[in-house]
Amino acid sequence: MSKDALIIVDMQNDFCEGGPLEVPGAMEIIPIINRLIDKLELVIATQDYHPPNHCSFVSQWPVHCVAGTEGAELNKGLKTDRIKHFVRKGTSKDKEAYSGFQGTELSTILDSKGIETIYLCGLATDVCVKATALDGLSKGFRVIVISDAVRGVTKETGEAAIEEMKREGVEFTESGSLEGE
Ligand code: VGL
Ligand code: ZN
Repeated sequence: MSKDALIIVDMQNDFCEGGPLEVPGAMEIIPIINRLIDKLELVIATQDYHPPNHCSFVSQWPVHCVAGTEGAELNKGLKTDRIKHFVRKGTSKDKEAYSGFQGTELSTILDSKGIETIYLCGLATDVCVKATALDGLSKGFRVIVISDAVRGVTKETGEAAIEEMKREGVEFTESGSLEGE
C-alpha cells in the first residue's frame, strides 16, 4: 500500500445522478474510486457543505450541498469504511471555497502524517478537483489526478481544466496503474 493520500473530492448526492448539479458520468466513477480506496494508506473525502443562504446560490449555482441535507451526503454507493477524515468546505455564508484546502484542516492533516504526494479523484474536474489540485501544488504537495476517476461539468470545460492543470505541474495517471502498489 502506498504511503500517499487519496483525496476523494465532493462525491456527494447533489453532484450525482438526479442532483441539482449532476455531473455527467458521476456514477461511473464510483466503482473506480471504491477500488482505489484500498490502494492508499490515507483516504480523505471532501464535502461541499454550504449554509442554506450561501452566496453561490444567488447567481452562480442552484441550491446544492446544504449542510445537514441528504444532498450533502456522500453517495451511498461509495465505500466509506477506510475514509479517515471528512473535510467540509464552503461552510461560511459569504465565502466560496472550491478547494478542499480553503478554510479547512486538510493541509494540517496531510502534514501531520508526513504525506508528500496526493492523488485526487471525484467531482468536478473543472471546479473543485482543479481548485484542490492547484492549491495542493501551491502548498508544496506532489499532485496526481486519476484521470479515469474524475468527471467534469462539461466535456469541454473538463478538458480545458486538464490542460490547465498540466501546464501548472499537476500529474495524471490511470487508476489501473495504482493496482498492487
Ligand atoms: C462544485 C459547483 C459548486 C464542485 C462545488 O464540487 O465541483 N461545483 N460547488
Ligand atoms: Zn458549492
